[in-house]
Amino acid sequence: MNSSFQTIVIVPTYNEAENVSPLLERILSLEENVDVLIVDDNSPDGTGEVVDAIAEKNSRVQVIHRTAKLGLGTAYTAGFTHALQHGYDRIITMDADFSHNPRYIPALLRLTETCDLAIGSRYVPGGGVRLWGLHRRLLSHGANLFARSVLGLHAHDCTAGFRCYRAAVLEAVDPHSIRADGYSYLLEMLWRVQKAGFSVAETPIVFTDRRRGASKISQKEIFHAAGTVFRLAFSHGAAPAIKPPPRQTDRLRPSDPS
Ligand SMILES: Nc1nc2c(ncn2[C@@H]2O[C@H](COP(=O)(O)OP(=O)(O)O)[C@@H](O)[C@H]2O)c(=O)[nH]1
Ligand SMILES: [Mg+2]
Repeated sequence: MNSSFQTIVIVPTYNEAENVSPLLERILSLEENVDVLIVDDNSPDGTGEVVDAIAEKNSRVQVIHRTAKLGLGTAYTAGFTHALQHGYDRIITMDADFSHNPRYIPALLRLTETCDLAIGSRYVPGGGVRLWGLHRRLLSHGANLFARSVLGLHAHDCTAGFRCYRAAVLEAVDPHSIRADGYSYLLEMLWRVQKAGFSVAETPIVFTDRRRGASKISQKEIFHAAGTVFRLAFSHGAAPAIKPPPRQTDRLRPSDPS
């Protein structure tokens, strides 16, 4: 499939020098003509310089350099702001460490032809997790069960970072208003998207733990997510009640004759 969407893939990075170059190669070799935006937090291992060298030769690669490790949540927000300013129709987020395999990008894009937010999900039939220990599996399952039951989220993988948003979703749900960071950011965004009445669907992915580099997300973040769930649960619909724009306003749908 080679869709007519203008698509950008946002990849936040911190110390991913070993991963970023092969990842960009894989994404850019997809049949889908997607651009890539790396949001790097001044990684001490030189990730930013590696990306600069690639971006110099390839206009499909863009980079935002931030001055310090400012967190995953604000990295997404910076990426979303850039994507909207540059008129992209589809905005994909993924990790740099190959836990999110670029081969799922076409399925995510396809799914947004019929929904507003597509999630690459570990917890629907056909999905799964490889190379994670029991502890991390249990924490992730527990966090999802908890978020689903307390917040009434319909998705099975609420903390998944592999997503594809229609631009209209991010125009309506202002990413700057999201208070949480890390996994909690993803939870809060999903909650706001669902509350605003947008449709969410999942496509299975097999998530593999990173083979190179180290995880930056501490397990304490998973517990921090529990605090976010309570904050949202007791906010009694504090998320702005935004009416999603009608589907036909979506730009460049593949069926559009224009
Ligand atoms: N820009 C930026 N990226 C980050 C930060 N923390 C993590 N990341 C990136 O976010 C993605 C997920 O982080 P990772 O450490 O793999 O988390 P894990 O898979 O949950 O262990 C990776 O691409 C990281 O490089 C941060 O503070 N700033
Ligand atoms: Mg990872």
